[in-house]
Amino acid sequence: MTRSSKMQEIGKTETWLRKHRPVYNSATKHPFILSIRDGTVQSHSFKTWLAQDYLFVREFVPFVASVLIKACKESDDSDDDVEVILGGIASMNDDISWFKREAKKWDIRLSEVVPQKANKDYCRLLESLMSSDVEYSEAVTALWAIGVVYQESFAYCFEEGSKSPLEWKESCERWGSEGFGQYCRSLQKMVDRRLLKASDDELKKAEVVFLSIIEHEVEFWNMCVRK
Ligand code: HMH
Repeated sequence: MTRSSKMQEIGKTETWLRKHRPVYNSATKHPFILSIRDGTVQSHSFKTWLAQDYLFVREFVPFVASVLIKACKESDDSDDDVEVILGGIASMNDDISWFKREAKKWDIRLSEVVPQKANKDYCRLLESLMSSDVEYSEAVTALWAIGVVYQESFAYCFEEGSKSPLEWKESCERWGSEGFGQYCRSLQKMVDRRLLKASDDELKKAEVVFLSIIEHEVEFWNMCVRK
């Protein structure tokens, strides 16, 4: 008995992180992230990121709301899940205000920003995940993946010894913060709990969506580097 019960202690998410480490690191340690960390990042990259991420977050809100609805409909012990997701939605309100304030400082007119291809593709993925055909296990996996990639990327920029420029510090602090890290860990536990009772088909779909999110995050960073 001991062997299989021990193996249960490692959640699915941890298994994926180990199995797909190189792919995962290609997002969290992307050249764009490394350039923020060592202070060589170009200001046009910051502006592109700021403008495009504002659009992304606006599209992200209805997606997170759709995950909340799915959590509410889960019959068993999903009260905690609902609270965690609701907390996430509340903090996105601050994110949007922050983007607006920051855009003013940089003379970016957010109403005129046009989404670039990588952003559009990512938002299309979010939209497809909002469908009621998508099960909660898959949707909450996507929510966790979207958060944790950002959290780890920005936490890395901000680590001791980083030469991250001042204008980046604030954004690094937003997503690299201990609070956001805690939120991501709560999401991770929720995902692992769900996946314990998932069918093989659900597990497969969850792993596929995890990988797909990482690929879209890499493309998002690529977009920020390009002129
Ligand atoms: C592209 N991924 C992207 N933007 C974000 N703001 C997050 C994740 C985290 O909310």
